[in-house]
Amino acid sequence: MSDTLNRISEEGANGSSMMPVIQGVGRAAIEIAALLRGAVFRGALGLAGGENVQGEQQQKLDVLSDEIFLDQMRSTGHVCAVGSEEQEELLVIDEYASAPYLVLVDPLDGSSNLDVDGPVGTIFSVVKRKSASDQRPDVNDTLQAGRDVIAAGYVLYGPATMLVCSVGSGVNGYTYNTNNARFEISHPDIKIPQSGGYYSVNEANSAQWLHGMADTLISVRHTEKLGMRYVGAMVADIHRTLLKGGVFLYPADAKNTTGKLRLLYEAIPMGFLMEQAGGKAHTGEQPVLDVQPEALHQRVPVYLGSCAAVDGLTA
Ligand code: AHM
Ligand code: MG
Repeated sequence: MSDTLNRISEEGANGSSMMPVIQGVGRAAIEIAALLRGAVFRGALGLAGGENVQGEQQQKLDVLSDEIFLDQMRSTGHVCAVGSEEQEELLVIDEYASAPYLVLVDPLDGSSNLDVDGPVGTIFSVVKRKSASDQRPDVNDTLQAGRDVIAAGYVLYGPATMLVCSVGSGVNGYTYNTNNARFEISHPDIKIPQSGGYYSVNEANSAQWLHGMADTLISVRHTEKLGMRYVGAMVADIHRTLLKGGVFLYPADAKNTTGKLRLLYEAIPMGFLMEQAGGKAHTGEQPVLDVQPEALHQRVPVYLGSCAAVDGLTA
């Protein structure tokens, strides 16, 4: 396993240009993993006292992870702005306001798992700015459909720290080796299994799901012979779905009529990875990557996984 994150530079058209950004994500991941490991000793668990734009209570680790990620994106010199789930407005990096890329991030996804030492993750995607380099980037630069994303991925903080990403030519998984402080390739060319695996959903909401989804799921889980797993942290649930097959879903329900998960920070990056791994990503109405974003913090229903399972739930 000697191949490291540097191999991104050899992958397809976007490989070399994405190198600095993906390496920046890798540095952020190492810092966030260390922060998580030591959080209980530094009093960094628990609520920060504020709310994010979605009206959700922020945990201290949400805020700290957001700062780490932003600092690392700034240090690449290639990122002009960052849109974060934890920030109401787009954050423009003034020193590099003419740089070519914008990054969208959920710095610490699945934060309800923090108090129970469960897995959490970071989710990101990269787009090219639409505005001219002599203009100040703004939110319109981020409102790009998933088809225009040039790189996306996630970091899973589990027993090992893994970075799984795509620059548009397949999906590779790298595991952080603490002995040499490098991300080494451990899961080359990930392809989602097209049969078997698990369905993954918060089934406690099934009575509230719209459009008869509860009955549809019962039928699909029988036809596709799916087991059931749910961590409640999207990164962990998607990681298992990519490796073992099946489907992760967060449907619209009576409370969240447009779904719970965020289009730009969660649905599009994971949808990009799913398609790159030979799977599908759908909202129930259209492929996730075809949705034209209208707002930074927009939500959509998601069905992500093996083709037959996603088709069965969304046809
Ligand atoms: P977060 O970004 O505030 O952590 O919320 C997103 C998380 C996902 O990781 C996970 O799939 C989902 O919310 C779980 O929601 P629920 O607790 O409703 O099952
Ligand atoms: Mg999230």
